[in-house]
Order: sequence, then C-alpha cells, then structure tokens
Amino acid sequence: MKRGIGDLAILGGPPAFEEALHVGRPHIGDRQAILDRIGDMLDRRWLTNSGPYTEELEERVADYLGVRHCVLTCNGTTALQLAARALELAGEVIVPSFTFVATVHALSWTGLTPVFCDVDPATHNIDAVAAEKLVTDRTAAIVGVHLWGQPCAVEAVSEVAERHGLRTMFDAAHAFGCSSGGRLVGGSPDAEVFSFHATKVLNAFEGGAITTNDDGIGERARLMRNFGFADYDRVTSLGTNGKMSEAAAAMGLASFERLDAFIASNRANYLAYQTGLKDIDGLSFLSHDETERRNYQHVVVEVDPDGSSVSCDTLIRVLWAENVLARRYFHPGAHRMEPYRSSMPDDRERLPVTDWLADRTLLLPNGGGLEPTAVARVCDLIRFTLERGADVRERLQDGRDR
Ligand code: T4K
Repeated sequence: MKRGIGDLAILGGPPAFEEALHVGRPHIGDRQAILDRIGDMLDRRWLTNSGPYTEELEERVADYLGVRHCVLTCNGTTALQLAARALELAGEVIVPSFTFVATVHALSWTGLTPVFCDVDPATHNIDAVAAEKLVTDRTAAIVGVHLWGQPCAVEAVSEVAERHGLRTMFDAAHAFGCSSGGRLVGGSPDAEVFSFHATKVLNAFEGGAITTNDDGIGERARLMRNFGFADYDRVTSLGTNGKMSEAAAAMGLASFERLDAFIASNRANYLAYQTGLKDIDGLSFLSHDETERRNYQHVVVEVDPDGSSVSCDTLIRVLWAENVLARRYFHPGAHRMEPYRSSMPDDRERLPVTDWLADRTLLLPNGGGLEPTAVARVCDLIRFTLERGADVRERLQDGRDR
C-alpha cells in the first residue's frame, strides 16, 4: 500500500477500511451447527440448569484438558469467584495488577484483599520472586494469570506456595488450548479458571469454567454454582447462580468442534503480523513460544516511548482514525483503578514493571473474519506511521494550529 502523508484519515484523508477491524473478534464457526443445536434445545424445552449441552461440554472440555473436573459457569468472572470460594480462601491474595480488572474484582467481591505483585517484563506474567516477598501470615493464596495465552511460571509459583503453605489459583481466561511443558493448562495443583466470552478463542457467547483435579474443590464449586443445592430442598453451602445456559453451551460445543480451525486462522494472522512488523524502530512484537501450543488470539506489541518516533497514544489515534481499533490492554494496571487506587495508594509506588508495560502495550486486531491480507494493511499503516513519525507529529500539530 503506497501512502502519502496526506492520505491518513486523521489528517483529513479518506478512511482506509470499509469496516473497523477489532481486537477480540468472535469466531463463529458452523452457523448451521449452532442453529440446529438451538432448535433441538427449544424442542426439548430444557433451557438451563445443567442441561444435556452443558453436561456434554463439561465432559468434552475435561477430556480435552485431561482434568477430572470441569464446572461450567455463566462467565469467567463468576468462575473466579466460585473458585476462590471453593478453595476456601480468606485474607490476602497475591495477584498481578497487569491483568483485566475482573481478576482482581472477583477476588475482592468474595471478601479477599488483593496484594498486587509486579510482573516479568519479558513474559508479562507474575514474577514468582516478587510474589514470595509479599507473603505474610495473612496470605491465603497466589493467583497467577496466563496473560495473552502464555502460561505463567506455574512451577515457580507453586513452589513458593508450597514453601509457605498457600493455595494457588490460575486465571487461564486467555489460555484455552495453550500448553506449558507440553501439557495443556487447566490441571495445575488447585484450580484454574477459563473464560468462554465472545472475545475468547472458545466462545459460548458468555461463559466460563473452573477446572481442577481436586474432587473436593470440584464438588464445592458445582454445589455453589447452583445456590448450594445438594438435592431438591437441601442446601448444604453458601451459593450463587453461576450456571451456564443451554444456548451458551450449544455455542460452546459448536466452537469446540471448530477449535483447531479457529486457532489455525489466528495463527495465520499472528504470523502475518510477525512478518509485517519486523524491524520497525521502537516497536517490539511479543512472539509466542512455537515449541508449545498456543491459541494465538492475542497479538501484542510494545511501543517504546523513547525508541519510537510516535507515542503509543499517537499510534492509536492514527489507527482508530483508519478504523483499526487496536486497544491498550491492560491500561492502566488494576492498582491504578478504583477501588484499589484509593484504598492502597502505596501500591502505586512499587509496581514499576506493570506501569512500564501498561504505558507501552497495545493489542492488535485478531479473531474471526480477519484475513492475513487485512493484517498486512494494518502492518503497513503501523510501519508508515512509525517510519514517518516526525511528519505525522508535525501534521497533527498543524491540524491543531489550524
Ligand atoms: N480474566 C482475564 C485475564 C480476562 O481477560 C477476563 C475477560 C476475565 C478474567 C473475565 O472473564 P469474563 O467474565 O469476561 O468471561 C473484554 C471482554 O468482555 C472480557 O471477557 C475480556 N477478558 C476483556 C479482555 O475484554 P472489554 O470491556 O474490553 O470488551 P469490549 O466490549 O470493549 O470488546 C472488546 C473487543 O471485542 C472490541 O474490539 C469489540 C470486540 N467484540 C466484542 C464483543 C462482545 C466483538 O467484535 N464482538 C462481540 O460480540 O472486555
């Protein structure tokens, strides 16, 4: 794509794309398979409360991940809350701040106190050494997040937990189909939690899951998901309504059947980005470990505020004006969001890597319906903007002065 500086939409030229390109575009898969299942569900008049689709999806997910229990839920946030309850946590929980705020909110919502931990700048995941320094006699657990589908250092985190008699929990919202040491995530010692939100590689419209090999945790989560009912009229624990609907499970099953194709399509786009964004000053591309399994749903770049000719914000401004809706996940870190910002101001002082990453990290469009040809155009636009940064800045300034 040959461009002149005046072609940029932000500078008054025409938008380059007919339709916006989004981060987290849902994969739809076999439309007829979804509609057929929904039709059968309506004929059956069994719409929720552990119906046949929910049970089938639980079995298939557990089998795929090689875990004893999969408890499906209405979304990933509720799954995190149920998992924290099923683990019987109380007190403080060490958790990264560089994550979607749902990770932290879910813990707070269940009465736990989050203690923010910094992350590793290379992997964006929890730093186990930093986590150990935060352990006190009030600590109940360490929560790791497999950010962007890159599993965090489960072994190192588990060793710290074991040394101090703590539980572990892993937020695997991004990591369905991703492996660590050749094994799919989902079976770590205590519990892992997935999201099957529309933006995730396995999509049930809204949905989530707790997976565990611990029978007690699995049983407690299952009971609490359904108000604590152990049987008709017999409530044996605190509970909530965390159930997945049959329509969601129908979508989840259809997605599951197409998972390999979704991952292949994500990977083709990821590779097109990797090629198209090579050797651009001030831009680094987060490469996935090709010796492991990845779902490639998240395409992540870092814009170096010192090495790049334009700031992350200016790049986003140009991209948005061109209908490329790149997103600043996760900006700012959860520790700079309410209620954490007000309740624990000291934390703002001691998360330098989180702040550093939040300032420079950008997610690029990926997901269903996106083709490598469109990716190539996005790369072209990014390259143009960064290579002609001084001109872009000058023209933006001119636009403001006019
Ligand atoms: N832990 C982590 C690490 C998470 O990232 C998340 C959720 C959770 C826990 C909690 O899981 P859930 O309770 O959500 O199951 C979105 C998603 O809603 C959220 O699931 C996800 N992480 C988060 C990273 O992203 P927003 O507020 O950014 O959504 P929104 O509406 O701005 O959409 C994001 C992008 O997806 C846009 O580019 C538009 C596109 N999109 C979205 C939807 C819903 C579509 O193209 N079609 C759609 O149907 O939170």
